Amino acid sequence: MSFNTITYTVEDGVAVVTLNRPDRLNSFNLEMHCELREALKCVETDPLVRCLVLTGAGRGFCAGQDLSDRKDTDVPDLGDSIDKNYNPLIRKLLGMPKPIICAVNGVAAGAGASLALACDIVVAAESAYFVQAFCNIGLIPDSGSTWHLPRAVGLPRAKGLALLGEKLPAPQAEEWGMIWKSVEDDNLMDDVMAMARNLATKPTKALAMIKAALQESTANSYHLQLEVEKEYMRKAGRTKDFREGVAAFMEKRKPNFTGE
Ligand code: T3D
Repeated sequence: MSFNTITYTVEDGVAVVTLNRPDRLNSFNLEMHCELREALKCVETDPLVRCLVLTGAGRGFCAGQDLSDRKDTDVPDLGDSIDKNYNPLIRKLLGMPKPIICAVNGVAAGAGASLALACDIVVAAESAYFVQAFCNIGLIPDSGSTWHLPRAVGLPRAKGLALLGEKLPAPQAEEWGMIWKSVEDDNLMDDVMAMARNLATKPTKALAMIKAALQESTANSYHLQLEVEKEYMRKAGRTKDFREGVAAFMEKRKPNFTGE
C-alpha cells in the first residue's frame, strides 16, 4: 500500500504504521490524517493483521498539529479540526479490536503525546520525551490527554505536565506509570517487534474484549463492571481460540490461536 505521509507494512500478523514527515517531526497535516485513517481501516478489517505497531520516522515520534497550517488563519475553528480529525482518530484507536503498541522513537509533543497515550502499550526509546506542548502556544491538551493523563499519572502530575509544558523524559514517564517501559534506543524496534509478534499469536478476540472491558471500567461502577465482565466472558467462551486454549492446556502443548 502506498502513501505519501505514512508507510504501511504487514508481516507475521503485525502491521507497522510509520508516521513519515520527519522534517516536520511527523506533525499532522490533513493528508496525514486521511492516510492514517485509511491505514487504520486496513488494520481493522484485514484478518491477517492481529497487532498494530505505530511509530515515527526520523528523530521524532510526532509533534502534534503541523503549526505551519495554522499560521495564516486569524481565528481558526480548532473545534472543527478536533471534531473531524483528531477525535475520530483517537476513537478509532480506542475501539480497535486488536492490540496497538506505540513505539515512541523520539519526541512526542502536543497531539503526538496524546496519540501515544491512546495506544494500548507504549514503549519509548530512553532518549525520547513527552511534552504537553499545548500551553506553550495558548491551547489546551486534546486528543484525550485530559482524560488519559490524570488516570495514568494522577491529577497533581497531570496538572504539572499540562500547565508547565515541560519535557517528561521516557524513563521518568515509565517511573510515573504513564507508559509501559522505556528501553535502550538501539533496542526499541527489536523489542517492540518481538512483543508485537507475540501479541499477534494470542487469542485476538479475547484481547479485543480485554481492551473493551478495561476501557468501559472507567465509566462503570464496580457492580456494573462485574456485569460487563460476565458478558465478555460469555462471548470469549464461544470463541474457537478458547476451545484451542483449553485443548492445548490439557494436551500439554503450545496453543495455536487463529484469532477466531
Ligand atoms: O490546530 C488544530 O487542529 C488543533 C489541534 C492541535 C493539536 C496539537 O498538537 S497543538 C500542539 C502542536 N505542537 C506543538 O506545539 C509542538 C511544536 N514543536 C515543538 O515544540 C518542538 O519542535 C519540539 C519540542 C517538538 C521539538 O523540539 P526540537 O528543538 O527538538 O526541534 P525543532 O527544531 O523545534 O523542530 C525541528 C523541525 O520541525 C523545525 O523545522 P526546521 O526549522 O528544521 O525547518 C520545526 O519547525 C519543525 N516542527 C516541529 N514541530 C512542528 C514543526 N513544524 C510544524 N508543526 C509542528 N508542530
